[in-house]
Parts: sequence; C-alpha cells; structure tokens
Amino acid sequence: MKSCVPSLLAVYLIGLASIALPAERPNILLIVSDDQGYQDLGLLGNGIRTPHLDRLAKEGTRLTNFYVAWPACTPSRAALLTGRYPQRNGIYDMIRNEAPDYGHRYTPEEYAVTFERIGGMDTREILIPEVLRQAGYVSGIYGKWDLGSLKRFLPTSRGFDDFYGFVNTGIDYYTHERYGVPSMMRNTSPTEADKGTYCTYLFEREAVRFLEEHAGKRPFFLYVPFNAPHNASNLDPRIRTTVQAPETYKKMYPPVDPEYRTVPRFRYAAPAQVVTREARRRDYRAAVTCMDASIGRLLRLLDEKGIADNTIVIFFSDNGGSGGADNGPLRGHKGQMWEGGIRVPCLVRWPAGGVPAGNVSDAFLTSLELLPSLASAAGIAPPEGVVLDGFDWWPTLRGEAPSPRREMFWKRRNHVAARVGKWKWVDMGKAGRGLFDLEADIGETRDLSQERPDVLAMVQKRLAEWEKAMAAAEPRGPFRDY
Ligand SMILES: [Ca+2]
Repeated sequence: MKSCVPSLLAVYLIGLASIALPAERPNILLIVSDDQGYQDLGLLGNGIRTPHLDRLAKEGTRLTNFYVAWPACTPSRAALLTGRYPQRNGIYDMIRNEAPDYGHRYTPEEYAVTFERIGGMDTREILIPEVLRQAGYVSGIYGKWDLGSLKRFLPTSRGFDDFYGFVNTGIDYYTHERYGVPSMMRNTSPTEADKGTYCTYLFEREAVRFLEEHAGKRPFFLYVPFNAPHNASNLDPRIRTTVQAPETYKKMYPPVDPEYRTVPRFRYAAPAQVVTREARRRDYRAAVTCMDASIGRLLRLLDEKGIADNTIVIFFSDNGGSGGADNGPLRGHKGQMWEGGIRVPCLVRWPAGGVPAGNVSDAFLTSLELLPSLASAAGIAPPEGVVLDGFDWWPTLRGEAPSPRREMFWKRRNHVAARVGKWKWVDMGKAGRGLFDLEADIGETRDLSQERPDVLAMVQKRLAEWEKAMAAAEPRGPFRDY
C-alpha cells in the first residue's frame, strides 16, 4: 500500500494544477519591437497610431514599470532569451563592426574574419525555446536574431525549429543588407530571395505560415522580433538618418516639408544631406504603424484559429527609443542609463491564465522574468543548475502578489545604473550622474545624492555587491576569458 502513496499524491497534485491553470499548455507569441519609445503607443495619445497594440492593452495588462537589461539591442535580446543578466550570460556588449557606420566597406574576405561575423552567444547558455522543447513546444523565430551568424550560434542551434530573419544588429529594410553586407537567412542558409520587399511584411508572412502550420496542433513558441522602428543601416545619410517605411503608412501622417536638410558633416560624409527632424518622426511613426498592422494580422489569426484565449501574447521594445521616438516623461534615450534607455512599453495578454483585461500595472518587472514565467506557464521547471536572475511573474500579473523584484542593475562599459526599491543611481561619468526617487520623480530631474548620502551609500553598496557577483559568475564568451 505504501508504494501507492506517491502516485496518488501525484494524481492529487495534477488535479490541483488543472484547477489553477488551463488544461492545455498555452501557446506563446512574443513580439519585440526595436527601439520603440516608452510613450509610443496610440492609446497614450501622442498622435502615433497603433490600433492593434491598443487592442492588446485593452484585452490584457499594460506594464508601466517594466525594464530591459541593457539600453541597446544585442545584450537586451540575449538577456530576455536566457533570463540572465548580460554580465552573467556573456553578451554584455554589441556584436557588430563599428567601421561600416563610418563609411568603411569590407570586402567579403575581410568581413568573414571580423567580429560581427564570428562573434556569438556562448553555446552553453540555455534559451527559452530549448526549455520549452521539453514540454513539447515547437518554436519559430521571424525577424532580428542578433546573437551570432555562424551555424553554431544560429537560432536552429539554440532551440528554435525554424528561422527566417536577419542575423546582424540592423539592416536596410528593403535590401536586407547591413551597410552592403547581406544579412537575411532561412535557417542556416543565407537568402536573397526576398530582396526588395519591406522586411516587416516578410516577418509577418513567415509568422503567419508558422501559425497556419502549428496552431491548434501542438503548443508553440512564436518569437517575432521586428526590425521596426530601428534606424536603417544604409550608408546613404538620407536613409541612414531615418527609419524606412512604406508610403502607404507615411501617408497616414501629416505631410512634411522639407524632407531633407544639409549638415556640414555626418560621420562618413561632409557635407551631407540628412532627413529633417519632422521627416524622421513621421518615418518612425509610419514604421511602427506598419508593424502594428502586422501584429493585428497575427492577433486576428489567433482569433480565427480559436486559440486566442490560451495564447500568451507579450509585447515590448528591446530598449528605449531614439531619433523620432517619444520616451516622455522619461529622461534620455537608447544607449543611456536614464529611464528613457531601459524602461520600455510592455503589454501582456493571457485571458485563460487570469491576466486581467484593461489593467495598468506599475509592478516592478523586467525582461529577466520571461524565461521562468514561460517555463512556469508551460508547467515545467526552469533549467537545473542555471542561475537565473528573474522569477515567475504570473502571481504578480494576476494581482495575487506584489512583485518580488526589489532591485535591478545595468552596466554598459563604464556606465552603470542601479535601482533599489524606488531609488535609482545613475553614473555615466561626464554624460551625467545622480540619485533619483523614481516614485516622486520619474523624469530623473532632481539629483538627491547630496541630500540623501545615506541612500546613495546603500544603493552604491548593492551595486558593488552585484558587480562582485557578476565577476564571480562562471565566465561566458565571447567577451570574457575562461
Ligand atoms: Ca534596439
């Protein structure tokens, strides 16, 4: 009789779980935009049009206190897929060649041995799709990968079953080249088959194909990291300084005149024609609205397949906005440690999982929470022996518990920021520093470091302890030696 006890207990626990969670494993649609500002959702009223993101907000919960782990592309993406700080997973800087940004053109032979081509995320890292695979999930990624272009670093070597997208950190939306280097791939093969087509349409096309193939048949993890509204990686300053968008979407915004202005010098050109501030804002908004239309099509497809109720939809930007973006009321922009670089718009919809509709939550949450939360939703344990920096956010999103997060730390070369409770310390050297009370001063306007030396010492102590913990973590490539 005694041997029956564990199995009876197991049956009992399974019974309990089915009361708390939907009987079927939820599908997951993770949408990440590129450099979208904190204020750039139509529902917030600054004039940008995002009817489908607004719908997501209405049907789910909007997070106003959500952070990414780094103020720019590559490390932010590595952190969200691993659930680990950039300093722990090894991707704590960009995988890119700087020279093309200043006009240098690599020959194919020269390019083949540069860091942008050979760099990638340490293959010991475990990513979300690899975790979900244990629970029978099929995973696809359509869009920006940004974590290495050699076969061993590509999505299909990291847990994804299918990949179509670009491997560099930015491209021209039509040629799919980064400063003349072709970047689009299907699984492990470079492809130029779709050259000339606006890339947002391509990522939508591939995501639709994935949904048509798998929706309703087995649980899926669909990751759609759009290129929009990142600046175009084209050497022509008139294109380089803006975001490419289809004319149809540009026409949805007031006309701009003039389109261009001449500046005495611009990186690799002197003098150069660049877009005007007004044109840049219009183009940025048009690219967001075009992306929003693609998101709308994916949401409609979930409806048509009858799976919207038990599909987790998560949307956020990989870092703060720049150029034509609106980060208000936050200070700063992409690349900086101010809130405008790291606090981003985030929407979560999961009706069957009890995430309330139309809710606005100021719970302190981050992209590091994704991996443990998605594992939990799929009914599986996070990977054993891996130190994670986040936690299961569902009790918080359901309103059952406050967020367990008390702290978050950011480091980009010699720039650091630490948030402990409501306090945030920013140190970007000559570019700015200060201690801020985010509850009273979300715009980081009033430096309290002189008034509150006690708080400053407390936050700096926690930052020093975090830096020590990161230095003591098992080293990961490509930047750290081991
Ligand atoms: Ca970005």
